[in-house]
Parts: sequence; structure tokens; C-alpha cells
Amino acid sequence: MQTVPNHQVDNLQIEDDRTGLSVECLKRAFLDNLFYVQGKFPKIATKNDYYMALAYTVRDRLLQRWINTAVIYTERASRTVSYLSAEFLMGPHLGNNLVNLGIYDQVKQAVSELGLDLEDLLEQEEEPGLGNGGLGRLAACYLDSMATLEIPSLGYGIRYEFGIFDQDIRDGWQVEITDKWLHCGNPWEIARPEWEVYVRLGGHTEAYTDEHGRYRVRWIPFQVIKGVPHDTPILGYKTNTANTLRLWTAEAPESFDFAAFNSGDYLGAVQEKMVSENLSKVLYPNDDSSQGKRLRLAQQIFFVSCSLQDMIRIVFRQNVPLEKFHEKFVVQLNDTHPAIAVAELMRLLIDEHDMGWDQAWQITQKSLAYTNHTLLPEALERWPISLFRELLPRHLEIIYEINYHFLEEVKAKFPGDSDRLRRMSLIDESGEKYVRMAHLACVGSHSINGVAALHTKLLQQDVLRDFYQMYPEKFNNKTNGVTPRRFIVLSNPRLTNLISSKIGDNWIKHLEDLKHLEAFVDDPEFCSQWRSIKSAIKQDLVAYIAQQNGITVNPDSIFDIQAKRFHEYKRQHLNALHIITLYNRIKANPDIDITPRTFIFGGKAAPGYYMAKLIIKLLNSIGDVVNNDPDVRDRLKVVFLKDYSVKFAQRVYPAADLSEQISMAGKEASGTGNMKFALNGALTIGTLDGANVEIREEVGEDNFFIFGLTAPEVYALKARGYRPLDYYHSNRELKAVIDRIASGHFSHGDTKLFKPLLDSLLYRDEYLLFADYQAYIDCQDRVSQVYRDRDRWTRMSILNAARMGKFSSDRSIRDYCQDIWNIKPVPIELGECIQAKE
Ligand code: NBG
Repeated sequence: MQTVPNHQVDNLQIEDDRTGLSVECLKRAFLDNLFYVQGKFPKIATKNDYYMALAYTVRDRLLQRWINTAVIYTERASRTVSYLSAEFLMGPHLGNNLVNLGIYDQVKQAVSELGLDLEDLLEQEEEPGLGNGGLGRLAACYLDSMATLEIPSLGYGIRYEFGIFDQDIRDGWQVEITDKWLHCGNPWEIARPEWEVYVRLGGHTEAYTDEHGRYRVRWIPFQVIKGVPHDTPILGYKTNTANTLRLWTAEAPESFDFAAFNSGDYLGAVQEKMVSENLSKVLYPNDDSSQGKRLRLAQQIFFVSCSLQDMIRIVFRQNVPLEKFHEKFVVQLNDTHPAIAVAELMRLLIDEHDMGWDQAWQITQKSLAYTNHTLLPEALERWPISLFRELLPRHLEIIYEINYHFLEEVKAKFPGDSDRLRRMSLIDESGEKYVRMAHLACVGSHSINGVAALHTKLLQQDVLRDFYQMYPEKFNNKTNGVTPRRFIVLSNPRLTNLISSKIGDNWIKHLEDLKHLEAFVDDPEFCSQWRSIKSAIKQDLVAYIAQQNGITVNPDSIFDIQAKRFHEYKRQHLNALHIITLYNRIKANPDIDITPRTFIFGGKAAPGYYMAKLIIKLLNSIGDVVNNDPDVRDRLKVVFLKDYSVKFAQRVYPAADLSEQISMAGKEASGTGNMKFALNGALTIGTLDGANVEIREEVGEDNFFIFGLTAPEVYALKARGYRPLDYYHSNRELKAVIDRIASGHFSHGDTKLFKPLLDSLLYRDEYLLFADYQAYIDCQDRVSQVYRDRDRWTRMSILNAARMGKFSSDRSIRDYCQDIWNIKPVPIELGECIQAKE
């Protein structure tokens, strides 16, 4: 094979078709992969063949970095972060890898010289939607930042065969469709069957005395499942570090039960295989809620046990004594989904590796750290004891013993406080007995963190108050962040180029540098460029909406966007009340002077969450009426963009003028969409909730539209006794809005359709929409005013982006490294060790 000299990357020793980065080399490699991997040639190749050929071309270039990284980590037995998460919402890999490799432009040119369009090929990628929303996406951003900061890390999770469902909208209702993301193959992963592990489930335990006369427990399981790791490289931005995302698939230890097979019971023989494979079959589509389902607990122990066993394998391979497990690994638990790790690590150390309780407990606590992501009571995971005993009999014994020691500690610290013991126990005994996973995580970890300053404060004062009083030193805050590589460089190249033309491109790795943009905020030329970029991106979205929804949208209107999971606490229906308020004003006075707005929504509802689905239906119904009412004269448009995903989010954030972050204060742990919008120059309308508080602090009060009750005001109002009907009766516009919905105006005269929603507002209104209604409307009126002053708006937009430095996930990861993980970067030199060919 001919080699092509490559002057673009120092240190690169293998400059053949597998590693070369020149346009010529990329072209040859691409055609080679089309032929030898896809088995196609241009005349008969489909778009997917081209995508696959390109993906393999890029993967080849990752492999050299990946293998070198693994070699160096192994040689040095580097301290490593294990990020345990039931969800990783990675988004498409191809574009991101091009950005991080720094070869976007070369590849664009290479494929265009072959008569193809890169954007077209990028579109082709079926994204791995292995997460629900913020929590899974945060895990993905953190992997990007850890690789970029050269922090040795392994992401551990489940390779769901079906990720988050695809959303269709039929007659205004959400319809769920199975997400078959693997059906064309996944070029980014490599299966590692040689590192398979076994996980036990069910059965019973037996006590025995070992040869040293020690009391021991043997677990005789009912079922054993095989876990097979599938690895995906995670490349840092312009570094040689390529870390690993290791996702587990569940399989039956033997494909066939030969006894059953031989006796002619073919279906029975295949049964076990099907039952086992179920474990990694599908992602639970609930965001911020838990239903205590058996399969879900089985998924949790499955990936946690596989991952901990894998870490122990690595410890042994690197000749680290098991007593130093906590020096080799720090294990971050992404919410309570992996909290069973506390009991599983104890079990592995004691039962499988003969360690004594005290030492095992020290190692467990020193290794584990817990991140809480929610303030919603319904999201705090609890498992019925009966289920736990059936599935994890040994773990239940271990949890009882942890609980015994823990409650002794509590008694010693707070003598005579039996109520406290009851509240803090790992077992909820108030009715049916439950295991409280958040308590298990708190007791078994050395660090407990919230994801925004307000959230951490509320954890300390409220949700985890007893634990804060018990272990104040464990608590710390780590405000979330987002990766600027995916959420501006890849998704908003025009803005990226403008910014880099002014301040260089250092900001991509050091987002604080965006502050240098402030120097240009009075430069009319810069402001006009900023504005025309936003306007061009809005034009693109206009075209997309026309094609997707058949709705014509005015590109000069305010693009007012709320894109996130549907949940009552997030209050998409408050947004709906605003739309109808404006609509009513127009109906009352068709000539009224209104700043044109396009309301854009995106997001999925959990399939079993009736109220959230009804809110989606309401928004679509409002759209049908408002978009077609001649009185409105195109001043308002309501657009629901179906099937919100990472790919799709990348298209939406850059086009926003206004970002809706309107949850009831005290409910949104952090939010991360809020950061992505602002980074792309959207202004925020928001409550003082989650990270909104810190965003406002950073961008300045004058550049943030704040409204509504604060968290303490929410508690106070609820404590006083909240009566939504009073607001309804005393607020003329609010009453008109509710009456308009109740009259069947948006439901072809059907007065029953939205009644459950209206009743919940009129008689309960748990999330205080009515209490915040007037403040929201007033604030929106201010937004409309300010938007008319285009110079002022542009200035605010620039200042928002310029002051978002704090919200890079690089900053979050640096904080985790310093305060929790105690870990240092390990730079990777290429060519120092392994080469593909000698
Ligand atoms: C979500 C919160 C968000 C937060 C993300 C990431 C869960 C359980 N929690 O506010 O609702 O931004 O986690 O921390 O999905």
C-alpha cells in the first residue's frame, strides 16, 4: 500500500490509509472501506453504505489513539474514573469525532471530491438514544470532557437493543415507535467477548464455615446471565486521548439448554436465551420517575455487577493488590440507578475475594461517590423488600448488615432520637417494606453531590437533611456543564467561526475565554454579523419546519423555544397559557400591535404519563387553531417538532431567540438545555430554579428575564394553603384562557378532552401555574418589548454567550477531579508504543 506523507500531525508514525489525515488519503481509505467492509462499489452503494464507509474511515483514525491510550493506562496502572450510568445519551458519533480529530474540513472536501455531501452522510447516522434526557446527556458530556482533559476514564452502562422510543405525532397525540438503532449495524463499537462476565440472580443463600473456621455465605442463584462488553472509543478534543465507553449486553450462558433441546422441547430451550436477553433489551422510558419494576432492578444489578467485576479484572491484570482497589478506581454513581454497587462491591470483596467486613467497607466507601439528580419524591428509587429478596437475596443480607452498623453510628451521634433512626434507615418500614436506594448510596459513598448550587442547598436542607447532619463533610456541589464541542462547534459552525475570527479558538477548550467577546459588544460590524448569523440559522429552521410540519413561519418573529422532556413540573402548559393569552388579545382586538412569535416545542413524554401526553395534545390542538385563524394573520405560530433527540437538539439550540426554562422553583435539579441555548446566544425566560440561578448570576440580571415565585416562596405558599381557584376568579385574562380551553375551542367543541388537565389546574395545581401566571405574562410582555429594539436584543444575546464560560462540562469535570476524584491528567503521546505495523 502506498503511503502518503502527512505533515499535519506530528508524531504520527503510521501514515497509511488507516491513519493518514490528508484529503487524498481519506478518499482512498473511504473507497477502500466501501469495497472491503461494505462490499459495495459506488454504482450500487446506498447512502447508508457511504455513511458506513466514512464511519469506518474515521474509526480507523481513532483506533491508533485508542490503543495507545489503553497501553499507557495499562503500563502506568493509571488512576481511573469509572462513571456508572444506566443512561448515556451520546448523540451521533461521526460529526463529533470529525470535530475532535480536527479533520472536519478535510473530510468534507474528500467526500465532496467523490461527489458526496458530508451533511447528507451525517444525517444518515442513527443516533444511539440510550438515555431519556438530561441525566443521560450529562453523562455523555462528561465523557467528552474527561477525554479532552486527558483524565483516564471508563463509562459503564447498558447496551440497550432499543433506546428511547421514536416519537410520532398522530392527530396531535404522541405515538411511540420502537427505536431500532442497531438495525443497520453500529460501526463505532467493538465487542469484547473475551472479557465476558457472569451475573447471578435469584435463588437463596447458605451459611457455612470455611477452612479457617470463618463464617461465610454461599449464594446459590436461580439464574446466571452472561454480560458481554461492547466498547466505543471516546476521543478528546484535539488530544490523543481516546477513553472507553463500555456497554454490556446480556446473554444466556449457553444459547441452548441441551437437555431440553434433546428431549424435543425446542421452545423451552430457547426460552432461557430470551429471558436473559431481555435484560438489555430496552431502556425504561421514564425520566425523573421510578416504578419499582423487577426488570429494572435486574438491569441495574446486571450492569453494576458486570462493571465492578471488570474493574477487579483490570486491578488484577495491572498487578494492583485488591486492597488498593480504591486507589486504582473511583466510581461515580450517576443517580441511584447504580446504587446497588454499594452492596455488590461488598459482596465481591467479601464472598468472592475473602476480604473481611471492615476492610471491604473502607474500600467501598473510599471508592464510591454519589451524584443526586432530582428533588422529585417520585423519582427517589425504592424497591420492595419482597422483590429484593427474590432477585438479590445475598445483597439484602449485606444491606441489613450495613444498616445495622449504620444505625449504631446514628444512635451514637444522636442518642435517643428514634424518629431519626426511622427516617434514616436504609429500610422504609412505614408500610410495605422498601429498600431506599438514595440512603444506601449516601451511606456507602465518600461524596454526595447535587448538580447546581440551589439543588445542593435544597438537598442539604430538605431531601437529604438527616444525612447532611450526619455527614456534612460528604456533601458538595458540582454545577452541571455541557460540552462546547458538540453544542456549539459542531452544531453552530457559523457562530463558531465568527467567535474564533475575533478571539482565536482557545475558547473551545477554555470556555471562560468567551468573555473576550465582550470587547466587541459595541462594535456595530460585529453585532450585525452576530445578528445575521442568527437570522440565517433561523431561516434554516424555517425550511425544516415547512418540510416537517407544513407550517410557514416568519423568520423575523421571536423564536420562542421550549425543548425538553414533558413533565408537569417543567410547565409546558404554562407556556400554553401564554400562547392563548396572546391569542385572546388578538381575538378581542384583531388590530392589536403584537410582536410576532413562533412558539416551538420539542420533547417526549413517558409513555405511561397520561397528563404529559395530554399537554402534548393540547399544544398541537392550540397550533391547529392558532396557525389557521385568519385573525392571527401569521403573528403567532405554534410548532410541535416531533421526535426530539440529540441530533435534533443540535439543530434547534442555535436557532432560538428565547429559551423557556420555566419549571416551578425547587423542582428542576439543574437543567442543561438552559446552558446550551444561552451558549448559542438565546436569552432566557426563567424561574429561579436549578442552574438558572447561576446562569443569571453570570450573564447579569439585565440580560435575563426572570419571573415567578422563588423556592422558599413556593414552600411558604403551599404551607399557607394554596387555592388555585382564587387566582382563576380574580384574574380576568387567566379566566378567559381557561374558559377558552374548557369551551372546546381547541378541541372541535369537545369539552371533555382537556377536562382532566383543567381540573388538575383548578383544583390542585401542584406546580403553581396559576400563582405564577401573571408574573410570567408580564415578563413575556417585557420580552416582546425588548425584542423590538434589535440592537439591545443583539447586545444581550452576545453578552449571554460571552458569559457562559462557567457552564462548560470541562469546568465541571475539573471540579470533580479536584474535590472528589483526586485524579490528574495522563497525556498520551502517539507513536510511543503500539503501532499497527512494524
Ligand atoms: C435530571 C434533572 C435535570 C438535570 C439532569 C442532569 C434526572 C433524574 N434528573 O434538572 O431533572 O439537569 O438530571 O443533572 O433525570
